[in-house]
Parts: sequence; structure tokens; C-alpha cells
Amino acid sequence: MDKKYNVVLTIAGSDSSGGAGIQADIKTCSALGVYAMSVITAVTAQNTHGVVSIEELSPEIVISQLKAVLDDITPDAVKIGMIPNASIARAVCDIIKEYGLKNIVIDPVLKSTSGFEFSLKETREVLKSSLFPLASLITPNIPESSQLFDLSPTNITSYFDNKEIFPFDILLKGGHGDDCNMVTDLLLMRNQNKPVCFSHQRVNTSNTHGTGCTLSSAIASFLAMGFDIEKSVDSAIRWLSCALAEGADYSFGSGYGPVNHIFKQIKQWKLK
Ligand code: PXL
Repeated sequence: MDKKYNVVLTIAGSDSSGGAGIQADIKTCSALGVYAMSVITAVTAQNTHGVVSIEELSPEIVISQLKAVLDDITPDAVKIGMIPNASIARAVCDIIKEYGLKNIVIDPVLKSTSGFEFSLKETREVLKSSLFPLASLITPNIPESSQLFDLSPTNITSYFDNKEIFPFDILLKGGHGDDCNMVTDLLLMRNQNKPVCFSHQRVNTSNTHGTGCTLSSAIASFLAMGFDIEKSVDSAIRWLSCALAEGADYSFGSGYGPVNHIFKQIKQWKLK
């Protein structure tokens, strides 16, 4: 029998301004009707202009959070965002294996929208060698994809020619491309020989803080509902375009504001 509610676990950092990280993930899952559980890896102090400071949690408390929820509740999908250091990366790998977690979507958070570097070289090596191979889908933008995988929209054949080194699907997000009217995201899947292209209108807005977190948790939400990767990616991209478009009059702060995660709910519940 189909479950009435689906569950996503997000493992990510906290954003005090509420537009990215754990906060974006919980808002996204909730807006899409999925129950969100959250394991926090780091606390950032930030606003719409940038990150002021960051405190990494200990691997022990990350493991303790993970075990507490997983001993009780099995998520239908997992979204992984900020992994601030190699010890936490290793701890998350061990737990994924121990609990046999499935439908894992990783947003490789290297930098914030405002340019703050979140990930050091040693962490990136552990992510690449140990964490990414446990995922169903990784969602880098163009700079992340070239840094991590030496893949760009013009050389994606190296993905299809080297499937043994890419045991996961990749959504190469095109938002950093130079076409100011259209964005093309490329979904590279292990069981295909060419990419699936998602071309969509670029939404002209400065409220882009947390778009990566929001997209990856939307994909995890659709996977949790039982859709396949292609359908989940397609639905998440279309939903994010609406949340970006609806962000225009949802402006908080004077820097990069948030997307409007709750555009549907606001319309439904607006008090007269
Ligand atoms: O969007 C990347 C990101 C991920 N996680 C946290 C963040 C940000 C960007 O600001 O703050 C906690």
C-alpha cells in the first residue's frame, strides 16, 4: 500500500538567514508535502550579503543525530548539502552504509552564492572517493562540476565514456552559463548514452540565495514520493522556476534574497 506521507532526511548546514541550507531544505520538503527530518553539520552566521562565521559541529554529534533519527524513522530519500570537513564526510559514509540508505541526492556545496568557500581540498577528496559513490544523483553547477569532475557542458562525453569512475547520475546545472535568456541543465544518467536536456527560461532576479539547496531537496522530495530520477529532476526544475519567479516580491534583506519556497501555500492561505 502506498504510504500516506513520505519522508526526506536532510544532512546539511544551518543558514541563520533562512534562505539556504537546512532551512531551505525543510521549507522545500514541507511545501511539496513531504515530512522533513534534519541533521545539522555546521552552523553558519550569515545574512543576504554573505557568511560572517561558521562553526562546524563535532563528528560525534552528527553521528548521534543520524543514529537517533535512523534508529526510529527510515527516510524515503536523503539530501546531503554542506559537509564541512573530512571527518564528518567519513562519518556520514559509515552511517549511509550501516543503515542502507537509498535515494541519496548530494548538492556538493563548495561555495555560497555570495562567494564564501565552504570546502577544503581534503574534504573534497573524501567526498569524491567515498561519499559521492554512495549517491544516486549529484547536482553540481558548472564551476563545481569542472572543479570536482573535470566535466563541463562542452565535454560531457567523458562522463559517458568513463562510467566506471562515475557510479552515479549527475545533474549539471546550467545557471552559471552565459545565455542571459535561457538556462540548460544536463542530466547525465548511467543507463543512457546521451544527456537529457532541460532548457528553461532564465528567471531574472537577485533572489537566488539557496537555489542549489532548494533544487536538490525538491529532487529528493520527488524521489521520496516514488518518482524516478528524470521525472523528479524535471518536476523540481519546474517548481524551482516558479519559486524563483515568485521571489520577486518576497524580498528580505538588501543582498541576494531567498526564493519563495511557499508560493503555493501563501496563495492558498492568504487571510482576507
Ligand atoms: O547554497 C549553498 C549553501 C549551503 N548550505 C548552507 C549555506 C549555503 C549558502 O549560503 O549557507 C548552510
